[in-house]
Amino acid sequence: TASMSEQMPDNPAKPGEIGAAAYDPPVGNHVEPPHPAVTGSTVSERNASDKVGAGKSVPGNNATTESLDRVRVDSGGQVLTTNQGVPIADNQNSLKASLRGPTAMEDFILREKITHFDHERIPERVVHARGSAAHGYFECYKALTQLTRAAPFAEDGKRTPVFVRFSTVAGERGSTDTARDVRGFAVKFYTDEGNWDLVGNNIPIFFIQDAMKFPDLVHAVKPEPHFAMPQASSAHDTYWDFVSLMPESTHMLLWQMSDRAIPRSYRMMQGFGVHTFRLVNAAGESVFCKFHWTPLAGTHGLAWDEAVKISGADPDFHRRDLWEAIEAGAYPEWELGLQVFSEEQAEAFEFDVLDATKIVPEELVPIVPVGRLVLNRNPDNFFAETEQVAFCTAHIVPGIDFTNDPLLQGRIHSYLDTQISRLGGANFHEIPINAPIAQVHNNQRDGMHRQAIARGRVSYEPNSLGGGCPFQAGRMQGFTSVPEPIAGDKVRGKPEKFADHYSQARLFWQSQSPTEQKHIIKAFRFELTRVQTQAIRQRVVSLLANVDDELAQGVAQGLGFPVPPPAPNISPLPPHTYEPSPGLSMMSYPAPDIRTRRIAILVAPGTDGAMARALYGALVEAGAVPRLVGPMLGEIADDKGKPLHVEISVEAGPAALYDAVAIPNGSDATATLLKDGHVLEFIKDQYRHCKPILALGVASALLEKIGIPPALPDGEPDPGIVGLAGESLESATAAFISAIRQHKIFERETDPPLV
Ligand code: HDE
Repeated sequence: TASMSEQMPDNPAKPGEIGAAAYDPPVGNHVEPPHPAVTGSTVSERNASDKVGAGKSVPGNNATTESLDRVRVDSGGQVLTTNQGVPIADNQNSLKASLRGPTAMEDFILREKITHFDHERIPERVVHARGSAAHGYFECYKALTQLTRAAPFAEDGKRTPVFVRFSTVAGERGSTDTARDVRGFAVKFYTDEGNWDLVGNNIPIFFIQDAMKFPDLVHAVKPEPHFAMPQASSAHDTYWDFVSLMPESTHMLLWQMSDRAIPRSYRMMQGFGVHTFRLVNAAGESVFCKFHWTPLAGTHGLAWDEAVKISGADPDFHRRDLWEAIEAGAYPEWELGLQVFSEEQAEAFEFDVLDATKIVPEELVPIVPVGRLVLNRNPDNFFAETEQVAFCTAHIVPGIDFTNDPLLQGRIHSYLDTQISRLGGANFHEIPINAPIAQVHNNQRDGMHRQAIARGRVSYEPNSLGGGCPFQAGRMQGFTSVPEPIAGDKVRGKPEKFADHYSQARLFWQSQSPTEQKHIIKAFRFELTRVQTQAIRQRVVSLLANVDDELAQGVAQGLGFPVPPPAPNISPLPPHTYEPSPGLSMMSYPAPDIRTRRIAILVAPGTDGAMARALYGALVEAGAVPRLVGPMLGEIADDKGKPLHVEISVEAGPAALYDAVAIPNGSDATATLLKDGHVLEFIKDQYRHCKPILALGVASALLEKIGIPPALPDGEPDPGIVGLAGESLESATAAFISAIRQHKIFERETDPPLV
C-alpha cells in the first residue's frame, strides 16, 4: 500500500488561497490514517529510521504507557482547531482588510498562533542541556527487604516503570553528542511509594567535594563569557585554570581524559550514583550503598579523531543510536549492582565515603547484582517528555536515604530549585512525565499552571472539617530520615581524609591497560595544547606529577616542556597504595556479540553481488546493522547485472559513522572505488580508528593503494584485516564478526597514526 505521503503527491488546496477563491476556503488535503501503526519489529530489523516521521511510535510494553495516555494526542483524521477547539477554516492566510490591505487586529487565529510560537522556548538546563531519553522498566532479581524497604526492591521479579535521560554536561541544547565530556545517567523510578530519581553520571566520582564549588566549576567549563567560545568543550583556558587550582579534581581529570568521556553509545556506558547513599529496611536499620549500572552491550569508546569527525557527519549520533536501537527492538539493558557496607567498615577505609572524589574499590566491597534496567519505548514527543522531565536528587522514597556527602547535600537543594525557573513555577511535578504514578495528596495549593482540582474547603492539617485528611502516614508507612547522631562545631571545612587527592588517581591510572594509558596521555596533550596559557599547562602537569611519573612525563613531552615539580601535597596523612582494580578498565566489559553494530559494505557497479548479499545476510543474522554504501545513492548493477540498492553514499555517510567496513570482490567495482577519493578516505579512517576491515578478493588493492600495512607494528598479523586468502566466505565472515565483537584493534595503534 502507498504510504500516506505517496497518497498526497501535490497540494490541490493551493489555488483556494488566491483571489476570489479566498471567500470559500476548501477542506485541507488529507488522507485518513491507517490502522494504528504497530510494527512487529525484530532485532534484525535494520532500517529502523524508516519509521522516523511515520508519526506513530512503536508502543513498547511499559507501565507508564497508561498513565501518559490521557495526555497523548493523535491528530490523524482530525480537523485543525485553535487552542479553544474552534475549527479553523483557513490556515494559509491572515485576516486582511481587503486582499492587499493590512491585517486585522481581530484576527484571533493569527494572534493565538503567533503568540504561542513566540513563547515556544523554555530555558535550557544550566548543565546537562543536551540529552536524550527513553521509557523502560527496572526489574528486581530478588526481594531485598533485609536491606531496604524501597518499593522497587520489595518482591522477587518486581517491575517498576522508569524514564531514563542521558546527557552531556557542558554543551548547550543543540550541541554535538560526541564532545569529550562526562555523561549524565539519570533514572526516574515511578515506584508505588512515589518517584525516586537516581541522578547519576557515567563516571563514579566528581570534580569537587563540596557543592559550594559547583557554580565555579560550571562557569569555568562553559564557553568563556566574553566571547561564548568554545561550545561543548573543556579544551580551553578557564576550565584548566580552575581545575589546575583544585587538586581534588585530579582523580576526575584522569577519568575525563579516558575514553569513557567519548562513549561509542549511551547504550555502552556504565552509570553510577556517585555519592554514598543509605538503604533503610522496615525496622529502620540502615547500611551505606553505592549504585552501579553495567551495560550488557559492553563498555566501549570512540577514538578522538573519530569523535571529531562524527561531530561533523552526525552531531545527533548518540541520540540517533539510542532511538534506532529501541525502534528496532534491540532494547538497551543494564544490570544494577550494589556495593553495600556498614558504617563501621566505612570508618576503617583510608578514604572518606562522604567524599565524592573517591570510589569504594570493588576489592574492598564487592558489587552485587540486584536487578536489570531495560529501555523499551521511545518518547512520543521530545519536548513534552525528554525536555520537561525534571530529575531531582531530593526525590527519594522510603527505604533510601541521603548521607552527609557535602556535594549531595547541595544537590538536594539545587535540582528542585532549578526546575522552578526552567519549567516556570512550583507545579512542575504535575507535568505528565514528572507526575508520580502514586497518587498525590497534600495541602499545597495554587501557583502557576496548577492542574489538580483539589476538592473541599480544607487545605490545612490538622483539621476536623475534612476528617483529618490527608493525614500523616507515620513511621511504618511514611518516609523517615535515619536518626543519625551529630556532634561537633558548626564550621566551614573538610575532614582530613578528604585531603588525599592522589592515591585514588594513582589507583585509576595503574588499573588502566597500556592502550588506555596512552589515550589518557593523548587526551591531556590535546586539551592542554588548546589551552593558551603556559602556566596553566604546567600547573596541570604538576598535579599529574603527584600521580605517576610516566603519566606526567608523557603529557609534558607532548607539550614540549620538562615535568615541573609536583604540586604541594596538602594531605596530613601518608598516601595509600592500592592494588590495581581491573574493573576500572573499560576493557573489563567486552561486548558479548555484535548486535546493533553498524557495518558499511562498500559497493560499486560490478560488485560481486552474491558475495555482498551473503555478507549482508550474515551480518543481519548476527544482529548487526549493515548498509550498502556506494559512490552514489540508488540502484546499481552487480557483476551478474542484478540490482543492488545503494542505501547511502560515502559522501553522506562517512567512515566515522560505521563500526567496520567490508568490501566485496569485483574487478570493475574495485577499479571504480580506487578512483574515488571519498572511498579511499573512508577506508583510511576505518584503519586509523582501529576498526575491522574485510577486503575480499581484488578489493585488497584498495588497502595497498592507501598504504595500509599488512601486519601490526610488532610484525604479527592484524586480526582486524580480514581477506579471503584461500578460505571460504563463511570463515572470512566469521573472522570479521569476531573482530567487530572486539570493537577495536588497538594493537594497530601508533602515535602519530601511520595511515
Ligand atoms: Fe547535577 N545538576 N549538580 N550532578 N546533574 C543538574 O538540574 C548540581 C552533579 C546530573 O537529565 C541541574 O535539572 C549541583 C553530580 C545529571 O535532566 C542542576 C551539583 C552528578 C543531570 C544540577 C551537581 C550530577 C544534572 C541542571 C554539585 C552525578 C541532568 C538541570 C553540588 C552524580 C539530569 C537540572 C537530566 C543536572 C546541579 C553535581 C548529575 C543545576 C549543584 C555529582 C545527570 O540542578
